[in-house]
Amino acid sequence: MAVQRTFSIIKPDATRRNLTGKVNAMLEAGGLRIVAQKRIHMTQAQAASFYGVHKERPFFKSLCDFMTSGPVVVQVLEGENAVARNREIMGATNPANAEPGTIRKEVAESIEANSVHGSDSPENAAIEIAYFFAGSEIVG
Ligand code: IDP
Ligand code: MG
Repeated sequence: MAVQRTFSIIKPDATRRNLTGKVNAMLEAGGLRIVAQKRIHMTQAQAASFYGVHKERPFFKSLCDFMTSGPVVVQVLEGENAVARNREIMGATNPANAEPGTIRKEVAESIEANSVHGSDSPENAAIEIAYFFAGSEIVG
């Protein structure tokens, strides 16, 4: 399996509780390299666009409000099979269903405030990375 890149967000529930270092340590221990990272405060427009695929879902407005409720850390992660590997390290969307040792099991507060985002395909990873990072900001 080739080296791949994926897009990650440390969500506001984790930045609020000062857990960015803990999350990063879990990503790195899982074999992923953080090749770009910045702390931003998303606008409503950015959150709505980023989560546009979910705009018909009942939780969409609440999700956008949550994602803009505090700072986030947007990241590019690199490693073997990085998209799928990151999803394994993150755990299931609902922390109640996440495997022990995953970020969401160990850290997440709820199905909404679930501490991390990770791209779900290489195609979406490329789109999401380009949404937040210039090529010159990614240093592998
Ligand atoms: P994922 O983050 O595991 O890929 P998605 O289904 O893509 O999960 O949902 C995007 C985000 O929307 C989730 O990470 C979570 O923050 C939120 N979300 C998903 N399902 C629910 C729900 O049933 N209630 C509230 N928020 C949800
Ligand atoms: Mg998703």
